[in-house]
Amino acid sequence: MSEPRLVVVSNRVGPLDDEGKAGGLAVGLADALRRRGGLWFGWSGETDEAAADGPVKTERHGQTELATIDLTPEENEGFYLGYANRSLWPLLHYRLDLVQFDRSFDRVYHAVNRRFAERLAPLLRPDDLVWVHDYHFFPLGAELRKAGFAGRIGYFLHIPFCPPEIFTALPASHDLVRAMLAYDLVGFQTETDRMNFLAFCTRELGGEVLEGNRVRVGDRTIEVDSFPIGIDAEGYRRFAVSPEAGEHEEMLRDIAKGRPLVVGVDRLDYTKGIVERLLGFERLLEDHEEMRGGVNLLQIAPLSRAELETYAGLRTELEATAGRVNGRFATLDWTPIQIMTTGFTRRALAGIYRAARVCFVTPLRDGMNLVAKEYVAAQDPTDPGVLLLSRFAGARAELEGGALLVNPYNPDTMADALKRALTMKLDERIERFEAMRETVFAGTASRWCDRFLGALADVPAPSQPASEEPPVQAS
Ligand code: ADQ
Repeated sequence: MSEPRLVVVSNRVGPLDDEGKAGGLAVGLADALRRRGGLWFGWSGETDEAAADGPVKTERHGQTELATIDLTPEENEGFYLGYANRSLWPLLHYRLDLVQFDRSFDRVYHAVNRRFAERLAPLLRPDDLVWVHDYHFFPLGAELRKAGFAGRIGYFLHIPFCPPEIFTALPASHDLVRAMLAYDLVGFQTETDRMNFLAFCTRELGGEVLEGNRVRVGDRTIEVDSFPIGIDAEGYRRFAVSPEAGEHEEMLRDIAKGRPLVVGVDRLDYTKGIVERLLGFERLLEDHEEMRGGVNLLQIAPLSRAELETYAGLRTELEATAGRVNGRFATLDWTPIQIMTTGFTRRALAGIYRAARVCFVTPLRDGMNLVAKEYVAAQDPTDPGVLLLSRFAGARAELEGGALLVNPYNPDTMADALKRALTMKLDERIERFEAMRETVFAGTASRWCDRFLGALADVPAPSQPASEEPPVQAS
């Protein structure tokens, strides 16, 4: 029997090649689609006044079809910039202080999910495996059911799922989670996220946790599991020894003049703890005089969601903090912090990682954080660098055996960890690197796809009606 067709739905679609600047999500999905073919459906990235009646634009690449639709400017405002990025993004990252609720966002978010489902449904075949991604599309599965699709639908959330105490602040929290029950399988990055979701289902919706990673709410029983996302580690290792990586590595070593380099790489986003990181670095220079003039911090932070005022404010704050720290400590021949907003190819980035003695990853909250895994994959096993990792990153669960854990809210622990990393002997660096290498090279992006799709293919479709099995206690 032939494999069912894979249909991926995500906000942005492509690219299918793994050469360019694409981030982790796109690379993982592109890999699955290149291997098994299928359909990738999402937003074109374009806005158009007439988008509501616009065509589905398709492009074929070998066995894979990319299909996209436009948004109207009003939909871009209410769905993408509004509900997704002003309400859900901060909320799910535990940032109630930054959340904006507006009932017009809510209305447009649901209307866009409905329109995506209505445009996708005619392209589906009954035995397709549909895999929906991320917080833009919580209700898409329910809308696909209304549009008549009865096959298997899985959902994966790339960002954290916050505890019910926070999620219930969302006016539509009950409706959103009830809509998620239309999926057959719901996947999270970590056990913490999975437990938060189950706690919402049980405490808020009166559901019961069953054996076998299942939860029953009313007459719906679905599977809920964690699937930590990975990277193409072997590909990254090869990128790190490419000529392009070598040029970048060499250039950075020349500029550093023998000083160790600490690198941070993140989209410019308040969840990434970039300003906090700079404060940790400042504390290092403040408390350890011998470090002054002897270490550089390079922060690469490509602009993201620049239309949103919070992000514009963050850029100003970051630049002001870097300027202040530089003004405080710089000498004629040394500037402690360099900030860049450039995007790099994956090869160039691999070279930058390899030149860095320390990778400084300090999110205040992060679904996974692929930069941490990329850094490990890019290291020279005979002279690896040290990963400093926030205890609030999803990647912590897998990498804490080798990384130095830091609390981004506490500049003192960051300064101490930096000092420790910068003076760490080779044998300890190798030991720590090896503890992480195993995880990063085993838990790859392809394994993540295969595990998720394997679990989805095993779910009896369409979803089961309520069973009589006894509940188990959610721990
Ligand atoms: P992001 O929040 O984007 O992803 P992350 O996982 O770190 O965070 O991925 C960022 C990607 O962008 C990495 O692949 C990185 O190499 C790339 N990148 C960053 N700066 C770059 C630059 N200057 N040039 C080129 N590439 C750059 C969301 C969630 C995460 C989750 C991922 C995947 O927020 O928690 O790990 O999805 O599920």
